[in-house]
Amino acid sequence: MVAMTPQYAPRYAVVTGAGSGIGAATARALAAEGFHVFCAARRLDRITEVAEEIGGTAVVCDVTDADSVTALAEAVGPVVHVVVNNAGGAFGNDTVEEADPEQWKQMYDVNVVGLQRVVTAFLPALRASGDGLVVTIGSVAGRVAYEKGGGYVAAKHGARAVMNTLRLELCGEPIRISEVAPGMVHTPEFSLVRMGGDQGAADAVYAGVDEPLLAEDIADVVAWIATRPSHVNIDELVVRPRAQAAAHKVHRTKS
Ligand code: 8X3
Repeated sequence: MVAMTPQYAPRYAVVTGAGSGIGAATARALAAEGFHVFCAARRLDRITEVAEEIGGTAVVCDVTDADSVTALAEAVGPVVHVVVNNAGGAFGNDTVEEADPEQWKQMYDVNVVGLQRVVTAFLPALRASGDGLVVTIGSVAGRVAYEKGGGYVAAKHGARAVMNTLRLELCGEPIRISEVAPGMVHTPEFSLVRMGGDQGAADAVYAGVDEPLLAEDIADVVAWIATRPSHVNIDELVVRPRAQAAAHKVHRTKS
């Protein structure tokens, strides 16, 4: 069922990176709350599957391409209530000394500049809703540095800074700005991409951790934020598995 305001108008949500992981789970969670969800990502087959499952709409979009983001906003239409900036990722697992600057540029583009493209494209529709919400999936890497994460740590600190700036700039407008910062979430792709396709290295990230977070845990948090009363802005929310007290403090039962 499409979520209704007291005037029984449908409520629309957009999720970037909706083809898998946290994005796909968030699309499902928002649909379960009654939103019509536009599932945006680069891979048409993935978003088509998710959109068909939840009765949403699939729109191919690459947040590193301004024209692609503009086309997404046009496809969504003049009103949107919730925009979830989930597209992002970590590329590489190297010290600052050994890192590839091209990977750092890619991370900055997708994790930081992508936010600006999406926000710029959707602000008119968010304003038109009269009750807009932007949720960005940040990271604990946006709070604390760790070795071999320099480019990603910098990008996620940047994403947090952009959201904090936007909240200041939009104060007085009917738009809320939230950041959800997950710790260790076990999704099929995040660590695999970071490790350049090395499945063994990706699996080692979660080795011995009984219960890392699942994509659904983060989706649940986003849906909770999106269903708070309009005057309640959840500025930022750090979510970790119980086994991870800090980036460097992970309880492993086996190695
Ligand atoms: C992902 C969490 O710990 O790999 O954003 O930085 S972490």
